[in-house]
Amino acid sequence: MTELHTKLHDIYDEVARRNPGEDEFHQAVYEVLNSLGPVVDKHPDYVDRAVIRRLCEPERQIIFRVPWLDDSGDVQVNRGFRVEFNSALGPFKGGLRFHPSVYLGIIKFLGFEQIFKNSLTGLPIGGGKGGSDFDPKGRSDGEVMRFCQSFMTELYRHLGEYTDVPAGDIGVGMREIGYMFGQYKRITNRYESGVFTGKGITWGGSQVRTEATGYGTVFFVDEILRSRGQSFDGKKVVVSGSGNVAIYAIEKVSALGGTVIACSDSTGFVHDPAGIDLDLLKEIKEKRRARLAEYAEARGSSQLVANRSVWEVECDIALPCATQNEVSGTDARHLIESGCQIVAEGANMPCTPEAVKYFEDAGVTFAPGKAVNAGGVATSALEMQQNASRDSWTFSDTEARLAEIMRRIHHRCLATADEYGQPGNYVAGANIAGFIRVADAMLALGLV
Ligand code: NDP
Ligand code: 2IT
Repeated sequence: MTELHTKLHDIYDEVARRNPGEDEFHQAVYEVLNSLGPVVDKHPDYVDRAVIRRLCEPERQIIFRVPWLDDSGDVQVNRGFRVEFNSALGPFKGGLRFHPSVYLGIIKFLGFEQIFKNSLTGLPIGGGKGGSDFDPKGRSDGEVMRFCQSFMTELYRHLGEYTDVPAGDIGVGMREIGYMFGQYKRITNRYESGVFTGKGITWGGSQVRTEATGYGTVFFVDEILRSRGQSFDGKKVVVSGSGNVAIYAIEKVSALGGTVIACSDSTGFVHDPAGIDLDLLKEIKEKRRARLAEYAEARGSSQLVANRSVWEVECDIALPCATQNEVSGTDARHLIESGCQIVAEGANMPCTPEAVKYFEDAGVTFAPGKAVNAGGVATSALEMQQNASRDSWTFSDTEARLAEIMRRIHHRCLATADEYGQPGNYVAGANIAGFIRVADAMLALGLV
């Protein structure tokens, strides 16, 4: 780890001390503070008026019991979270994650990242995140519904289209949003479309929201390539994960002329040199909610590789789209040795600090999640805009807006990196540009 600016050192130590055991949160804070040295030199106000200290402390944190009945009639108890991190730019906005690994430190890291990501979109959305340690795997539809209803029976009182607007994340897709929105509507007696994003098209959802994070990720990489006079044509791409973000990243890479030769889930990866069969992957993952082994079986030509890393597969471009800290230092070395030129994070914080350092030292272009995967939440903001005006836009119009937003984010990252003397550094550009917009709003709003 590099040494922090002297004015930021104490702030980080305070975060680590006051949030014991929350390693992912510490990691996310350190990563942002590490970019802010030149900013506090230029604008001492951000430290003097405690903007950074305030940013590191969530406005509100909600933790609650979620009791529900499983199919055998047994009582199950999970823990629910919503960390409302910052509302200087708009209502708290960010997804809900259902995964057994969820604890406060994961939700805080995600909520913290979300502040800067949402700021970077240029749209009026604050930052927050929530979720539960509930594991949807192997659960029936009825069990998932009862869990979602119990979760919302507590969370509904904290939400509202002007207050806090959740969406999906790992383990939460349109099915879960439907059950939660249904329960919210029932309890409040309000058809308040703008309280959730990621809704179905027939009940207030936006075109392109399902595809937005994956498509946006690929649009961002396309901008990197264009800035060098290149394109996806003929590029070999490896994508990790095979969930929402991964599937639509694979779809858009293929549409732009690249070939995705491998993808993964938590059981292993498949290597398909001719290109992943997307229809088959969607059938298995979206419809049947099954494991990747079934893809390999159906495909015949490829095998599921377990207990090895997908990053051993040689590629030009790597898109980690599964989960935090999935790319280790060893993985980074494999990617560098195999000639990978661009690593862009479709997931939130998938690269360990060690991996990022290797990429930087080796001259591999590294683009961080808060810029690369911002297309998901940006399209959520477009969904809120349509809900507020009781309107709905076409797929092509919405996709064109998403592409334009990603172009602007890419430009803002590079322009800011230039301005702060670090040309081509997407990490510095994203952190500084995201920070300044929210920090200035906080200063304008007084001591809140
Ligand atoms: P999904 O639940 O749809 O898919 C997650 C995928 O990642 C699955 O293939 C899953 O495999 C794999 N995965 C999850 N946890 C692990 C783990 N511990 N080890 C190995 N593989 C794992 O989630 P999303 O696609 O929505 O989210 C993926 C990432 O993108 C997350 O980091 C999320 O925060 C981020 N993101 C999502 C956005 C969205 O709009 N959905 C927006 C911006 C970022 P398995 O099924 O075997 O668990
Ligand atoms: O990490 C993310 O940006 C998301 N999970 C999407 C958040 C949103 O509100 O659309």
